[in-house]
Amino acid sequence: MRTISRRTAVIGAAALTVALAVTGCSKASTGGSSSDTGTSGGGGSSNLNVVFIPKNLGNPYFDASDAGGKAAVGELGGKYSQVGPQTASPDAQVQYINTAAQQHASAIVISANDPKAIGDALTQAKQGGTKVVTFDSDTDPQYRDVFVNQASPDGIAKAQVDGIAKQIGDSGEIAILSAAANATNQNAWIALMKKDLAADHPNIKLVDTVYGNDDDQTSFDKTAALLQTHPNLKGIISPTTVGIAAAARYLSTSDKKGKVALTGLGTPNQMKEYVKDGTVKEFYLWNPTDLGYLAAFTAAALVDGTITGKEGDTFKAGRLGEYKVGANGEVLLGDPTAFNSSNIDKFNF
Ligand code: RAM
Repeated sequence: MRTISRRTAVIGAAALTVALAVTGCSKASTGGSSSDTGTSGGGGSSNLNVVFIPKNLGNPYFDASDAGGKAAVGELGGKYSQVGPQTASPDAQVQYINTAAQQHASAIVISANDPKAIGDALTQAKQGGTKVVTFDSDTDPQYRDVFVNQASPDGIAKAQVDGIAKQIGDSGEIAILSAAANATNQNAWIALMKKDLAADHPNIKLVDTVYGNDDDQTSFDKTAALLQTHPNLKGIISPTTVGIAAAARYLSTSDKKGKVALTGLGTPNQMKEYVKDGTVKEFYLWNPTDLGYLAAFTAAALVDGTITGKEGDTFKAGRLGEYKVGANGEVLLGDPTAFNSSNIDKFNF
């Protein structure tokens, strides 16, 4: 059984395991450029009707969570769909929440672009009987029933800080290339990374934090600007799959390749070529397919009354086994994985 993170576990990069991501990962078949993929996840034999709302569509990370959600709802015989905005802006998800509520979805499973901006819409949905699960990026707790957290925030922060320290000899200027400025998950990790840097890496100086909004071109341009503004930059941490892939693409053809280190959170499929060409040594992530799968089972457990979201509630999440709701209504997927040239070919998401 897995339990909740309470900022207790501190996971060093060296301690990261590959255990999480070796099972059944496949590229999503849905979630492309349409604003309403409307895919059905099963025979619809139950009353379960789950609507996934990612931060934005067209992001391979959410294609993977979509595949997991769809598989889980299919196993439960429910109806599944994923809808969402093209851009990861604070209130762009509101219209999709309202529509799901009007259609009496049994549950909304959402990754929030902002902890507050979607609060009213989610409250209304809950008042109408729709269960609300946040996954990946939380809202303020009062707006949802349960948050399915991908990994301990301390572990995610420490892995990236230790990773960059290892790669730049624990000294010099670094910058952060993040997602949207209000993203709950990235902001929590950045705050913890700053703490780790101050406590354990006094010779590393964080000189800038910039936001690519989980948009490929914006992230690419921000990388170029960072390198220009800070000629002594030795490393970049990008705690977003969109950012790290765009930064790697920029670095791979620039004269900074191999000179400016890059780490952060990425999907193995997007990062493989940059590990192989020497642009990136090591980066981190959990299994987003499993995250979507667990979030869907959490939603189903709320809908059928197995859990209410209170600490200590337990439920079964299909092939992942039994989970427990912890403090603050959180369910924790597990540990992140470190990816490098020794293992990257084993993963497919
Ligand atoms: C991006 C999103 C997502 C985050 C990953 C690591 O795809 O910002 O919320 O969890 O990166």
